[in-house]
Amino acid sequence: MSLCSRFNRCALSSVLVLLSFFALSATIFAQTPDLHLSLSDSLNACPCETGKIIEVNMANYNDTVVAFEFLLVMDRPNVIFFQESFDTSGTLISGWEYVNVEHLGTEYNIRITARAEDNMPYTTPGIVPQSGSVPLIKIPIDVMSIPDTLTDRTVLILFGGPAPCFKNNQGNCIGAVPVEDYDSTFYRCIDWADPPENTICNEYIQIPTPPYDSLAIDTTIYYVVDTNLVHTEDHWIDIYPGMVGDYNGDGLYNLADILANIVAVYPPGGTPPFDLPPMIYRDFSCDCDNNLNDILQLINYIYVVPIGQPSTCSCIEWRNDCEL
Ligand SMILES: [Ca+2]
Ligand SMILES: [Ca+2]
Ligand SMILES: [Ca+2]
Repeated sequence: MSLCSRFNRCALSSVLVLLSFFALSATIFAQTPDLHLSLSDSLNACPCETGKIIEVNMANYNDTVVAFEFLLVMDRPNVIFFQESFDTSGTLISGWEYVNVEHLGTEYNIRITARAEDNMPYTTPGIVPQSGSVPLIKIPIDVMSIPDTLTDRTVLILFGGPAPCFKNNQGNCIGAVPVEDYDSTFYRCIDWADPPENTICNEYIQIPTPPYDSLAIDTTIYYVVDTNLVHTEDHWIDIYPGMVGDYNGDGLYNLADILANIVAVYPPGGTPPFDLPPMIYRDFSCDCDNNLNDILQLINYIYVVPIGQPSTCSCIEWRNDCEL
């Protein structure tokens, strides 16, 4: 075996050893959270839609949850707002004795508070460790009458404020870790003893800042939720256009929509050269499909008056017919 060949084999062995080490390190050091919070996947809504449900999901991997409090906030106003309401049917907290949802300052923020027990007898169970396949709670939102000319149609909903507190059977917030806080108090001597005892102070007064003759340090321990142990996952909500079949979302039906839809239905080479917009932007005929019919009806509507009649449905009708 040549030196080169032996060298390559040796180098390969070293790489494998290193890779094994990193894989082992990742196994050892990757921190598994105690709690994970998220919102419904791929949310979208229509202008003026009311009561759209956001599901909050929670996975508690180690502890039973008997109470919680957390905030949901939006990153922008005037598109969506939270109802001061909730639905616990079919959720992890169905049957809990206290649940409250309230606006916090504005209708774009809410505080959600719940506890399994609120009165005797104390028999309502908490949420035993589970991986989040059932929603924790359902929160309704309303969408304002936003115009199609609004180009940025997404709203971020996130877990806001301090880290959420989900209490276990011991009454502690899951994932809370102790933090020490030091508070210094300064004293100055106003009456030293006479020599030779003049290192002894007969009377001290407390002063706000140094210089000082004596110092006392108080240690206070408080608990904060460690975000390595409690993970939160934010989500976007997309607001559809009010005009179904408005391919480019500019609030108009015109030649641009027809041409784009032709490329979408009959892509050159068989594959669309770009990511297609959601079906609602392409489905002018409101039959939950995108095909020649949409192109012909759009042409009729724009150019063959009076044969062409608008066949579009409302955004909410389309969503109800085609998404549920
Ligand atoms: Ca009870
Ligand atoms: Ca258009
Ligand atoms: Ca269609």
